Amino acid sequence: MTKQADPKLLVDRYRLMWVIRLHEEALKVLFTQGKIGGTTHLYIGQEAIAAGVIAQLREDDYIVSTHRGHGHMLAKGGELRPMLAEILGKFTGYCKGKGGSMHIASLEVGNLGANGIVSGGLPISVGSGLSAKMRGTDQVTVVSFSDGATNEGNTHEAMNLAALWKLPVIFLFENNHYAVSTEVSRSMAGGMKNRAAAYHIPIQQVDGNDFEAVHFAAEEAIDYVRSGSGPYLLECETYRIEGHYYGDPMVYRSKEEVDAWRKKGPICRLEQALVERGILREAECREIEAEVRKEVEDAVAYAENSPEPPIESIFEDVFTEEGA
Ligand SMILES: Cc1ncc(C[n+]2csc(CCOP(=O)(O)OP(=O)(O)O)c2C)c(N)n1
Ligand SMILES: [Mg+2]
Repeated sequence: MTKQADPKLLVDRYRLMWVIRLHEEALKVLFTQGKIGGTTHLYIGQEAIAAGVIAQLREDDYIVSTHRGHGHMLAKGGELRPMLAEILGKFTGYCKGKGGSMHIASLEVGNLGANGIVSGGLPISVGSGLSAKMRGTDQVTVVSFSDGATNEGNTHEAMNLAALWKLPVIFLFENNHYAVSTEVSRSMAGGMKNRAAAYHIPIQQVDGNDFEAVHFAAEEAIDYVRSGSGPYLLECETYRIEGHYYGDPMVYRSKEEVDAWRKKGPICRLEQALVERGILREAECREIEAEVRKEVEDAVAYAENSPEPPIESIFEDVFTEEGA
């Protein structure tokens, strides 16, 4: 029999995946209403990765996120109210409305920042790993990136240094098959296994839509890295169900392709396992979904009713104190 996770943990993470999914669904509505400045990149379809890897970290571990990072933040312990407030540019948001969707950061949550620069997070994770090593802690840093980042110089420099200095960093490759309109087979030579071998970094490649597969692979990765053995590469294969940004006309791929992946989605798969194992009944799954929907609605109302940042706050939190 294949290894199975604890039923309580499965229900908890199933719920978390709904939090991530319904948060993103709420953003679609807010975006269509013109309430979100700039653009927004949705994490729909990739929930098992945040729930399987990031939710397993300790409170004092770190993540470094991407432009598609809402799910990472929610899995690390971010709360819906300040998340949505931040995305709406409100003063009650995680960055007092100055970060928005693509630049959410919170030291309390352990999120060193989402990043609008493709591959921009990887060098930051090396700095974070080096800091943990120099301070003698056993904190782990997880940095997420997708296929578009695999061929950037930053990525290679970061992997090289992390391997050379045996830094406690998990490189989390969320292979969602697309970088804007380019399918990964048209952009990446060699595959990640070969690249990991080149840097002598151990790698596991798992089905990123299978929550338990991700969870157990992450457990191994976290143990390895926390014990001081050096970095680890975790490749999770998944699919970007939505467009690159919300509103992307998606002319570069077929509806059949998207529909086929939708059927392999992580939430319906975990739900099926929960029902088959008698952990939850279908009606209980719908109750969880409805409960989370209410929580998201409450957070949307909170965000919408929150104040805009006052004009006087424009120069606050921009510079550190001299000498700090
Ligand atoms: C260095 C850099 N190059 C290009 C861009 C423009 N850009 C933003 S997102 C993106 C695609 C990223 O694809 P991927 O890394 O696969 O992430 P995903 O959108 O799949 O999460 C590009 C090219 C950028 N932000 N930064
Ligand atoms: Mg991608």
